[in-house]
Amino acid sequence: MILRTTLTSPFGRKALMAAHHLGLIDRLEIVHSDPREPEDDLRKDNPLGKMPALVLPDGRRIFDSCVILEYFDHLVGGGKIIPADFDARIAALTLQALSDGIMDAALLVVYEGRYRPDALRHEPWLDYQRGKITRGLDALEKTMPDPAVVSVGTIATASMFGYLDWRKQVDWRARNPALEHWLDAFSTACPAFAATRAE
Ligand SMILES: N[C@@H](CCC(=O)N[C@@H](CS)C(=O)NCC(=O)O)C(=O)O
Repeated sequence: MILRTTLTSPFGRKALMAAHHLGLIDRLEIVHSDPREPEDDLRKDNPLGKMPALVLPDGRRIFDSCVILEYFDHLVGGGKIIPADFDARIAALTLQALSDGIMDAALLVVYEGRYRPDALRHEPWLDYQRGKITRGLDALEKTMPDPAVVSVGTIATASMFGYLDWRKQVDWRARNPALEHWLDAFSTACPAFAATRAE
């Protein structure tokens, strides 16, 4: 299987972390992508031009990260990172949605600096995105998942923290210290987190 991503993409890290955790990493050829490059094969494999995208040996293309994680879970028999129990599954998927949403907002903050000329930068819009991040972090703090359970939800949450550490959209460690303890505990439970650190 070919996984198109970069090692710094937080959504790509979800796929890499899941592959490490599930023992699938040796079945992946990681091909670095550049979403800004029109000739990059990424746009052929995902018309949205977003990574990660997974190319299967039979030619199927799979995206986005949520679907790739579901596919990996299926490859190892199911029920490993997407709980079989319905309530646990809904909780894990909702946690994934929250963490992915924080990452979407965090990416938009970075893209504002990357794509928009300084003179056109719109601070209220950046605050609007940062509000999603801080509200999301506060919600996470109130309903912290078990850090010993590796699921699509906790994988996404750990990727999200890794991205905030790298790009520093908000100082989450100062703001939500309980979440810092959560990440330490998850890191112990899931060596795939450290194994996929890009920096
Ligand atoms: N919902 C998608 C989000 C993927 C995404 O936003 N990826 C970023 C990199 S981390 C990207 O490719 N951005 C390029 C673009 O938006 O054009 C997923 O879960 O895979």
